[in-house]
Amino acid sequence: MITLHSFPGALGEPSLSGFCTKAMILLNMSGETWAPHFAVSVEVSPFGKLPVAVATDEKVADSNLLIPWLEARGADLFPGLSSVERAQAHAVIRMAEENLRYGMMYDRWVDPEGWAAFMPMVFGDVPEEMRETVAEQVRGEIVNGLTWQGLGRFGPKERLAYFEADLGALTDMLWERTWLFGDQPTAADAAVLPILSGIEHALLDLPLTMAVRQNKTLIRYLEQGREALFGPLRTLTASAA
Ligand SMILES: N[C@@H](CCC(=O)N[C@@H](CS)C(=O)NCC(=O)O)C(=O)O
Repeated sequence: MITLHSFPGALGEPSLSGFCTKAMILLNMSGETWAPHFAVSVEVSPFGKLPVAVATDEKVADSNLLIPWLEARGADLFPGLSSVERAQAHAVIRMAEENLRYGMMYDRWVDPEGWAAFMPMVFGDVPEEMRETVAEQVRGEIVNGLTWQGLGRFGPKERLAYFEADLGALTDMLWERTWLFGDQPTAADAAVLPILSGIEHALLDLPLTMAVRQNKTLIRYLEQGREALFGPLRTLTASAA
């Protein structure tokens, strides 16, 4: 039995963290017996981040490290892919997680209107007298991170151009396919779907969210992906809540 430590869900997402949702999907794909443990504390993690999968005497503290760990236990997370397609799947995961994801983070944590809407959802349980201080401290770290990374230095036009290039690549891949690599979901869908879904399930109509909402191919992918990959998580997440 594996316990997956994960941030809780909101906005229709199994977890507000796309990495936690991805780990849940990977565990379902693997056929392992597992259960979620929802918490806002990252104490269990050696790196101070979630998700963390805890098995009998092992801890896997990163959704990408979970892939080879599950594969070593017999899972096929890239069913039917050639070695070239597998390399492409790896590149797509990195694109979504190391670029497109920052668009969602920017809109949630940096954009002033986005932050005003998002903050109460994440910090609503913190006592009111310290909520602002705690929230601004975490926000400050994220703002500094995005500034260091570079995307935080752009204006809206340059930022959108960066993320639209990712959306364009995903759209082309999905043009005549059900899933990113054919007719079966793979670990690439486990990674990409929660990021696209988080962007689309936003509280405000910011430009990146609108770019997804106006893209028929991505909306079709989201509808089918939420049903096929988020759907089976509902019972598990509801019983853990
Ligand atoms: N590379 C990690 C990324 C995990 C990650 O960034 N988790 C975020 C939530 S989306 C987190 O735990 N943040 C808490 C913090 O940084 O304090 C993975 O793939 O699991």
